[in-house]
Amino acid sequence: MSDKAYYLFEEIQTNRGIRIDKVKEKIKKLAIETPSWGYGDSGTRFKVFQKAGIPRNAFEKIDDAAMVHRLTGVCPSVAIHIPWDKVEDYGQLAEHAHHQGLRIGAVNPNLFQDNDYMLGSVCNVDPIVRKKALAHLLECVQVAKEVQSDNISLWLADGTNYPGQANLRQRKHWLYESLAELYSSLLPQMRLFIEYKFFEPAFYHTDLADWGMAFHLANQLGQQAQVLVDTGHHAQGTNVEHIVSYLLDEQKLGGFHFNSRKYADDDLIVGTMNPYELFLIFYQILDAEQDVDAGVRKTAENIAYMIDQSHVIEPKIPAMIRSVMNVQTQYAKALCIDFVKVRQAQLENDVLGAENAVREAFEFDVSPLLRVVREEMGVPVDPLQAYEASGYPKQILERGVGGASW
Ligand code: LRH
Ligand code: MN
Ligand code: MN
Repeated sequence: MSDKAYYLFEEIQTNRGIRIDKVKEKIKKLAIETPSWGYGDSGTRFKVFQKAGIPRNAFEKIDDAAMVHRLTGVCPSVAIHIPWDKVEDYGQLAEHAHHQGLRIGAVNPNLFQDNDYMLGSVCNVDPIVRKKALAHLLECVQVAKEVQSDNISLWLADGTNYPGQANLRQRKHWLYESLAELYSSLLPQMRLFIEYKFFEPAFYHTDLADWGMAFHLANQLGQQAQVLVDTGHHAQGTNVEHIVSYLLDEQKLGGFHFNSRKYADDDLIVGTMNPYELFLIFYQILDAEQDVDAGVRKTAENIAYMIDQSHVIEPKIPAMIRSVMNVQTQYAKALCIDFVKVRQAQLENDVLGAENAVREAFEFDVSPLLRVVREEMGVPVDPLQAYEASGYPKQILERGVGGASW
């Protein structure tokens, strides 16, 4: 039954000039990093719900991430957040990950959960606080070296709540000064991802409010600094895929934090609210992979795809598996775009033809393709069902209630 659906799919795509072997190869290679904090208890500002079976420490978070990788085959790394994942011996943590077939990915400094940072971290008017924040950033580079990660992923919560509360230009200078020090401590192969967000926790101004500020800062710092696009960090109606294409063309797109949003930074399961946006992001990336400029192609090929979700009401591991599958679905659809047709329509100023050439790929059901890809990868054809049948959901109940929260 499923084979029949697949062969029909293959025939349709082949007739459209899509190379199915290439499509499969690309899907198998799309690595998606999961976040350690997505496995812990989390909540809204109203309540953090405690669930049974939540990992009690960084090691157990890695165990859960490894389970997601075993079932999907495409999540070989896990991002960590310091100090949420602080351990005595980071070498041991990396070793634990390796034993589970994983590696540690992006190291995320945390400059927002310390009382000293109430009025800002690297942008604080108090030089002692700024120094402490910088020391933490440098500590995270050290952690990255110990776990053999090449990525530092920085989000800054700094901002103000009221007009006049602080000198905005002065804070801009302090921000640059600290990040320049951080940058100079990077090993040559390391990348610094700079994330932006237009509000929250501050409500009047955010020191790194949008992609333009992150882009400018990354340019000031140098080649190893790139922008990170968290899909939930934009105002309503923002054309995120346009930002993606702009940054790709400037060779400054470093990575993504995938999640879904309806209103603000909701951190919902990616692909649940606006799957078309995710598809259009991949459309821009695949288009850039065919650019005449080798630098643009290289940028597109080196994007770090990461999930950044905080599951409040959902069981964490299935929610993560669902996210990974949703990303694969939109990626697979984007791989079905007939780029020759799109470009021809663009050249002819055929508005409807061009729009149709992009949208028709979105409308294909790629589930038969993904089932076959999973089969070929030797992972369960239905990772969610396999998780339920695995015994793992029961096994983790031994951890009890009151695990790690972000
Ligand atoms: C901020 C953010 C950032 C943090 C993560 C927990 O909203 O997106 O990436 O590190 O959430
Ligand atoms: Mn994020
Ligand atoms: Mn966020």
